[in-house]
Amino acid sequence: MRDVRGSTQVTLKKGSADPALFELFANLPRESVVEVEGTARRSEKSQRGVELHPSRVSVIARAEVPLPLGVVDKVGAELDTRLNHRVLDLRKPAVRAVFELRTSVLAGFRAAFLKRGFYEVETPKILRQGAEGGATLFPVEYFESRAYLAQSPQLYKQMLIGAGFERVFEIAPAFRAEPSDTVRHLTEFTSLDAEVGYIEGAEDLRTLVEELIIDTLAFVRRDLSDRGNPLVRGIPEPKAPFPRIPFSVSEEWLGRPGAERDLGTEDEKAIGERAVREYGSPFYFLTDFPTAVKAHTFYAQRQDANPALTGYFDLDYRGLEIMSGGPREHRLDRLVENIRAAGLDPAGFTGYLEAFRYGMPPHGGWAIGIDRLVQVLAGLSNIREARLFPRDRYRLDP
Ligand code: AMO
Repeated sequence: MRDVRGSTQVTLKKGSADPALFELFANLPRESVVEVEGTARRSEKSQRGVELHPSRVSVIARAEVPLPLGVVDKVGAELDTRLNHRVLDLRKPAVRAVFELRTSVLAGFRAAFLKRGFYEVETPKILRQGAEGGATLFPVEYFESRAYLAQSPQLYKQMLIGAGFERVFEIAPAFRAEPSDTVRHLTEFTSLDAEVGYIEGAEDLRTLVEELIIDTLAFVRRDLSDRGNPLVRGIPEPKAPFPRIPFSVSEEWLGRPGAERDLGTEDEKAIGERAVREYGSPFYFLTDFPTAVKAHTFYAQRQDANPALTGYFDLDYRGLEIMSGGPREHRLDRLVENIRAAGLDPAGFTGYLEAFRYGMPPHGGWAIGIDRLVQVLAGLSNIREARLFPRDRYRLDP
């Protein structure tokens, strides 16, 4: 018999047990919901040291036979089969442990942000325009007009800095019409966004990211250890400062110095191997992304001293990008120029741009992909396993 806290053996012996009760158990389909009353007895053989000898049993909900997915089977099923029957899959203690970890990660971040005076905010998910490039927008029929699902809260978190909030964070779904079928992309993911006013530069942001991650992982380690969750063993204990690797150096490592090309999955993996080998830290920043690579990221500030570079940076974990962010362009004229340079019409961004017209302090921020972080912390080979009911190009059910 299993519940959310674990399982207990229920023992009936043929001959000595009530024949009706024995019959009921013998014909009870696996995974049915039952209530059992009886006497707990010490038992060396049972996993928990006790077993239950039943005196009364009621079947609350009988499970259909056969099960489309075994819950206690030793042999693992294909991920697709597991996701098709996700409710049964989630009954497996090892699968549920991932979501206990996820709960803990979110609670840890929330506590770390609140401790530092951040407001928790919720911004619209139905938008008139995107912020992260047109290719991954999901259109929505919105009465007489067309709207899009939010790819990120980017424009709104910046507007809240214009509203004087100074420090905001949001944990919310983000939607991307991501056509590629990979183990690191979803079409719906949870983005942990933050925005901070009055920064002096990218380093202020990196220091905060480090502190928040270190605090959160310490929280997760304590919490999972208290809950007896075996995934605690995989939670790293990183030390600040995380290595900072300029983008230009990573391109030298890749054997294409000065190429200024965006990083693909294989590039990220190769950089990860080298970074972990050289610095011994699973987390590392890739810094100073070239403007050419961030051309569509119109809100990313170009460095005044060298406009060919932005202050943008990624945080990677062993070859997987976990986070992206940097200082924003807060000067209206340059922001409008960047929007035009990205091939967009500033007229589509009136509400956003208004926030820059009446006093916008220097600011910056970042977004952490929660599903990717849970994926690496739980040691999952596919990001889909880090979400309860994942969405990808081919999956809208269940
Ligand atoms: P970016 O587009 O890099 O930045 O996204 C931030 C982080 O979100 C995660 N992520 C994804 N996770 C799963 N599936 C996807 N399709 C997916 N796309 C992104 C990654 C990534 O590092 N507005 C900026 C952030 C900012 O500058 O504040 C942004 O959205 O972990």
